[in-house]
Amino acid sequence: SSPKRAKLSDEERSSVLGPLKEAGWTMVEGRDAIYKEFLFKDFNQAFGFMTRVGLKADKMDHHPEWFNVYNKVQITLSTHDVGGLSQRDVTLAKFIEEVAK
Ligand code: HBI
Repeated sequence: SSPKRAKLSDEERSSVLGPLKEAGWTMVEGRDAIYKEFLFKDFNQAFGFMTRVGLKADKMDHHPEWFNVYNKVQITLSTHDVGGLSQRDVTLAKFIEEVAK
């Protein structure tokens, strides 16, 4: 598989993006990036989610592009270094799915 910081290859995409799409992630129009909107009970839950994801992102040195208003968190993942999706985005998306449960 391609190194952490390389763009996902076509065959990697067909295997790793499937499960994420099933979980509700979509490709971003005009960008090599994935997007998902999360809704929580209230701001407190949303912010707790963002705190856990934020700490993981900082530990990974791989940060989401995200927007929050009240109980809604919109997340876009892409790797600026390579100008598109890398394994790091997949790793972070999987972590986000676990935390959002
Ligand atoms: N986060 N999503 C994302 N993409 C990056 O390329 C990235 C990052 N966080 C930190 C980071 N790169 C730095 O390590 C580099 O800009 C040096």
